[in-house]
Amino acid sequence: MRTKSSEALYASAARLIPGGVNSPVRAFRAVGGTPRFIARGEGAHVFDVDGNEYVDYVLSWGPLILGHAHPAVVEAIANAALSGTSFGAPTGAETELAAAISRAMPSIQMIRFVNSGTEACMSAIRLARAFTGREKIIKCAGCYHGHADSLLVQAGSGALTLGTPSSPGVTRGAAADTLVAPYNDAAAVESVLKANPGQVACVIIEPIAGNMGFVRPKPGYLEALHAATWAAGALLIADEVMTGFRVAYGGAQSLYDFQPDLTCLGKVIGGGLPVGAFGGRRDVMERLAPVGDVYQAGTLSGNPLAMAAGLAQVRILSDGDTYAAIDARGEALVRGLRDAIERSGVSAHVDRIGSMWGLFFTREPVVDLATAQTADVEAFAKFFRAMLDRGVYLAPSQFEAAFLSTAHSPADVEATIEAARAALAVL
Ligand code: KE4
Repeated sequence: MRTKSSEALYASAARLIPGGVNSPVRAFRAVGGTPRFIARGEGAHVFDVDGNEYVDYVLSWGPLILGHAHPAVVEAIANAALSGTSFGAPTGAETELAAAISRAMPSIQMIRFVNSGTEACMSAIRLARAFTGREKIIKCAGCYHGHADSLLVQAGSGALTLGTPSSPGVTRGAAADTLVAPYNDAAAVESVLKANPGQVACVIIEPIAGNMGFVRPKPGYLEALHAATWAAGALLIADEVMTGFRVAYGGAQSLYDFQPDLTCLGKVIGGGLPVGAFGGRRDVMERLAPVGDVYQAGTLSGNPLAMAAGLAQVRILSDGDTYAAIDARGEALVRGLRDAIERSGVSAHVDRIGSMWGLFFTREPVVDLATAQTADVEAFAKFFRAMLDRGVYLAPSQFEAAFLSTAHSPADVEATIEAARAALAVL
């Protein structure tokens, strides 16, 4: 596969941008080889600068549930841009998207838009601390809630991939109030809550984990977590930046019996443009300035282009058949991959909820960070490179989730399964 142009662009990028990338996991450090510089995307496919075509399962790390350059999304952005790109003043589109999100997730009675998932989670935690008057927070090992200092403690995603789950530069003071429990273990969270009576402001959780690889919640986990958090007088923050409008129109909270006090969103609600949001109980959200005294702000928050792109995407998703169609595609993909793995004799596990899925090179199914870290990352790297050479673009890390879009065709799925059969054979 030709990669000369990507190599040249990578070399020049690396002189000006650390690692040649604007987000570490893009650098292929965990899988080796040259990161592909992308020229364009179209539906379920991306094309790199050397003209290579790939079936894309990264989809910009989740936002592009309708695929690349969906006509309705592109038109919405173009039309909005013709009226201006930003005003630093309220626009009706922000209220429209807020209303659509609140209808989809009734726990979100009020919402504040920001510009990334990091900002959403960071702000939600500040709000929870102010509302409860408490300082400690609980997160789960391997979950990733963006790169705010207090959350880069045993974090997942790129921090885990690069072996810096608790990053240098995060001071002891910043991390001192962050307590960590294993994912999928409500009793562990209960113990931490009991060991810190009246001190924990919130528990923040990825209801379906996607940043240590794809890890589903055990039956009853989320319900038990909600009960323990509520009993301790803490707030439950559902970080649905990845799962919101992804695993279902109403997010993970519509699939499990738990009602978060606050929810963080991003990715899908921006249609590929920079966006984040946090929202939930009215009594909590009204502590936010300018109504309340908790400060949070942003120059481009509620940006008209991001609102237009998000509205276009969310409107199409509100057609119930959309999720059924992606679900069928996902079922075919997972069935085919499981069959290929079984025939190959390789120890690997594939799992999926809706259009979010993952593949681990482990002997046992993964339930938390400890079991995720038993993965054979070398095998994953070889598999990743073999799939890339065969025109399939997976996330360049064992500790990431994969996604599907409405644009993935049966032919894309079949080609992916064929590529997997060949890739598994060379491990
Ligand atoms: P951003 O600041 O990257 O928009 O969102 C942070 C975030 C928060 N919460 C969850 C559950 C997330 O998955 C993310 C970001 N996800 C990663 C992918 N694992 C972004 C990819 C990257 O960092 O380049």
